[in-house]
Amino acid sequence: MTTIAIAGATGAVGQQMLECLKERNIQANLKLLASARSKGKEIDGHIVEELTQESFQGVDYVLGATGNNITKMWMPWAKEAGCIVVDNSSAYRLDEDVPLVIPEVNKEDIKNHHGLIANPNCATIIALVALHALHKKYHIKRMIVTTFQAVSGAGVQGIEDLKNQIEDENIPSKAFPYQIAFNLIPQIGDFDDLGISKEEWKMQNEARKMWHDDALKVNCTCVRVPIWRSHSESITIECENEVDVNEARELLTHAKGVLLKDDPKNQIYPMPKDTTNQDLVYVGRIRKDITDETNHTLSLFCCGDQIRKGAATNAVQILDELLKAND
Ligand code: 2RA
Repeated sequence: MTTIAIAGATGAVGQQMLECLKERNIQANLKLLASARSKGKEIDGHIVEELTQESFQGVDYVLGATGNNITKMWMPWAKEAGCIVVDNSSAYRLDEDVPLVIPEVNKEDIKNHHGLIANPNCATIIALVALHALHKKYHIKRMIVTTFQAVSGAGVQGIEDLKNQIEDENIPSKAFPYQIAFNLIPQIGDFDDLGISKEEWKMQNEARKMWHDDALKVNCTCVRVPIWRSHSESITIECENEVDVNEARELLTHAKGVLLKDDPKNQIYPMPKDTTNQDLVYVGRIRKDITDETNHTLSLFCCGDQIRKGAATNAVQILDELLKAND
């Protein structure tokens, strides 16, 4: 029987990966790997083992759910053991020989792997699932995006910070530069000399790679918001071809991984409360950009669960494709 390891099994994404494997009824021997301080913990009937150099012996696939530095430590061990890795960290996303994949967008790229496939950033996954059908029809040249990213994006500590501050605003944040409860923080990641954050660059860099289009331009502003799990994004797309709102709605009605929620007159639109704990990306508020007389620009709003479709589910979907290909 296949053996699958989850590296970083005790974090929010790692635990969700385990849940997704169960939901998909993926039959395998499971190895839950985490730091020494989590050794012996039980998660859903599985005992957590310490992640060491020997952990990957006999393992066929690894779902990576650790931060960049820890991932760079164990990745050579997994490769040495001959594992195929689906990695959620940003460590290898832009490496030439590493496919970056959203199954609803570029599933065909999976076959190009050399033992490692990278999971895109959560905000990129949510945006591209929402936009892919429109990109295929209208060819997006430029995107202006503002994200409203849930505290879960900063892991268990981000969730803790919000929980604590709802009780007592004076409890300082550990995962954020400022108080997050009842606040918005327009910073995710360090800023460069252009005043653009690491998180904001991911949207352009990763979308260019998955759409195979180095001419794509993305202006992104990433904001941390006091929401538990779902990321929301306000997006304006400027396209090569003329756009049509009704046609766009029709395209999104049939788009993979999308649920159209677009009837603003009846107060039907995407909200993070509705997308939490499920895998679809909700898309709505679709409208022409009235400031563009050339009729090439659309605006919309989308939401998706950052831990599920934004990370764990996407990675398990990639693993599922690998298992099917090896069947
Ligand atoms: C965040 N996208 O939301 C980053 C990492 N998950 O913090």
